[in-house]
Amino acid sequence: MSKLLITALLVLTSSVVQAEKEFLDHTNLMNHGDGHLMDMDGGMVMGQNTDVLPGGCDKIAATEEITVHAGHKYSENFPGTMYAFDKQEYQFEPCTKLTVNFINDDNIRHQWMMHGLPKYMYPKGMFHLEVTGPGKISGTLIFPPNDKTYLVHCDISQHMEKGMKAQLKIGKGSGDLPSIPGVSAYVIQDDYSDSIPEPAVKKPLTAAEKKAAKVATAAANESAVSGILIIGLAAGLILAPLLSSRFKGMAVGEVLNTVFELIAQGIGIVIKLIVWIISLVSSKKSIELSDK
Ligand SMILES: [Cu+2]
Repeated sequence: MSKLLITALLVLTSSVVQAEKEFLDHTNLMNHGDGHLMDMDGGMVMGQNTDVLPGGCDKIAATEEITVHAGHKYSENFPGTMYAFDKQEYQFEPCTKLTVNFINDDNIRHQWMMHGLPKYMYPKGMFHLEVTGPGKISGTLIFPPNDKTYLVHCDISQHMEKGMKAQLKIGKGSGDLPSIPGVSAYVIQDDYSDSIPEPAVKKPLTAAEKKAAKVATAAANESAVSGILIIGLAAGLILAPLLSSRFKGMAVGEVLNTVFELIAQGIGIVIKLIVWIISLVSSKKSIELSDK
């Protein structure tokens, strides 16, 4: 009996050891063209560019190489996060040729995805490295000449929201992006205080209260109708002599024509007013980027 137990235990232990994936160096990738490389083990490079100069670059200004780690353990520095890169900010000179060695330290899928690159040479404006499980993959790109801050993140569902987000500045950059762990303020700051906001509980209405509310609404509607009626009558009384003098001696067709013109003018004024209100509202700055 004890022999059986030991055997079972051994089988269980070996299967647990096997569940841990081995570190894989993704070097044997199939080239699909257009800078897209893949293998069968979850390794992927998209938007690789080793030799085409972006517009505005006379030459490759510098050749750089970095190693980036992605993993759960790097989130320990940022309370409330779950995943992170080992570095949250990068900076390079314009027209730099950069090789990124991307290492995934976790037993899940991670990416190092850059956005906002010129679409005429990077499909969808993206440069993308991806590794499933522990492993390493490398890719190369050439940066455009303008000062700009690029978003770098992991696009796996909720990984960015849970901390796997960084920024890459070319030249002086173009400001800081929000919610970069340790760099810029969170857009939605978590609240660590111990006060719990009172939930808004709505008491169900009693039958009598419902009836009273119904009567009140009906009365309000009725008074609104009579109010409009009074305003209409007053307007009619004032406008009738004015209009009658205007339409004096006109044929029926002319009267109708004038009435339609007046209506058209009125609609024109209302449309102009709406456009003016919209422009007033939309001219306000929408969202301010957070401070460093
Ligand atoms: Cu990820």
